[in-house]
Amino acid sequence: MSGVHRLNRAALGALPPGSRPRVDPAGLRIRIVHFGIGAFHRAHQAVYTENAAARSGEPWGIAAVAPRSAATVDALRAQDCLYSVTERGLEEDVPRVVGALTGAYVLGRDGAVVDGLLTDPEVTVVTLTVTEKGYRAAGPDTVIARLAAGLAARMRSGAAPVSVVSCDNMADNGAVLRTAVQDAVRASGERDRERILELIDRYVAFPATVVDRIVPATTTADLADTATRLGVHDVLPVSGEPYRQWVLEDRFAAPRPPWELDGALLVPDVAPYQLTKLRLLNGSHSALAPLGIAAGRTTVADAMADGWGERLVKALCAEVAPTLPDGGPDPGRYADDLVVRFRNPGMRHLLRQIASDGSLKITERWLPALRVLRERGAATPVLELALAGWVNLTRDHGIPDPAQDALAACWRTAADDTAVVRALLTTVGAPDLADDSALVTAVVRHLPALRTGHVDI
Ligand code: CS2
Repeated sequence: MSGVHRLNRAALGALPPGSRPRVDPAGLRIRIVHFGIGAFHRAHQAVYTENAAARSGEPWGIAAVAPRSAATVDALRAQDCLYSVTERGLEEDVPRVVGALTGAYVLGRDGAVVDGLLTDPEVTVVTLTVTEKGYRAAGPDTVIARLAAGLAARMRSGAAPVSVVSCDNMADNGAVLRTAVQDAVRASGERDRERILELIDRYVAFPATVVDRIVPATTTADLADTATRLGVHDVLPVSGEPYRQWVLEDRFAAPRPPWELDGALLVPDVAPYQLTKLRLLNGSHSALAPLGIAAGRTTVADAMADGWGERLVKALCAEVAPTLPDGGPDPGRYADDLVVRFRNPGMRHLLRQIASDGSLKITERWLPALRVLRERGAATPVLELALAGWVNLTRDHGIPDPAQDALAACWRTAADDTAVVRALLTTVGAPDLADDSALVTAVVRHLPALRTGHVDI
């Protein structure tokens, strides 16, 4: 990229007019702390927040905290926390620089700054995108431990109420986060922990949310394309589908950005939206990933180009729809929209990216629906095929998973496929399903075909 300047505040005036931030980043104040600095946050909550700030004139800026990645933080700082988002779909792709981030920090290295922000009365919202495993990790340097310590300090100092918002793909994510924080306060061993827990109960809200936007990992082609279109070099560009959605439980303890000005839905109960999104969209993704990999495909769009991909999505949605509560989107229409979104030719959404952390994802995305259907005596052929795909993938594919060692041990120690399937289900916390012989037999029956790369439905 020699000869091309780096994106930063000084370069904003030279950007194509449609690519400039909607806010003046210098006019924002840090009023939100966000944990998890990845592409998803940058293409989702940061965009909503920038639009809400632009439309309301309120100076909502975000201090983004990376749990580990100093490289991302340093790269962001070198760009004055600016980066671009490109919507990729059928239309012309125009990168837009987002100005919502007003600071970037690393959890360990910049711990004192983060602690200060968490007790700052001007900060009234904390958001998180730390993935499913981020809520389970224990230990002093984890996001949850730091957040719990920060909230405790805030309560002790009598600072203002605050809302802490999980933006991860889990059912009841608000309650999951609240429990994780409470457990961390208890584990802290502080003498005043009972009083702190009471104060958190009174002054901290943990609204549940549903976040949705398909945001694949950035590729080298994205880097080059963005530089060409912007005329400056952005080392942290993000590509996302045009579609985005955010549904939030309307239960905040303190001021928040008026995200509804940018289309977010504030509702009394997010559960119907959450379960629909988790079981239909994420559930289909988690089925397409291992089956597509078995079939030698690379991206979601590749898998959809095979006839079985579209059939799988529609059949999975139809199978799971009877488990969804009333009050959410119509499952049939939702499935049709998914097919269009997954086919998006502008997205290079890697199946291997989606397949990662499968042991945690399937417990959110498939197993609760599978249990409901088995209890009702309903047939579950699509979830059985999906499970077989996951089982097949746990053997020798090198997909990152926090339970990787335990999953590998199932293959080493179990005598045959039936024993492996039972052991794997037990490992992911589903001994009840491991005892369901009809289910296990059905899963085992798919394995030989998958091993030869044959997927069909
Ligand atoms: C995907 C999600 O990687 C995955 O597991 O299923 O990240 C998905 O793209 C988003 O939840 C869409 O909103």
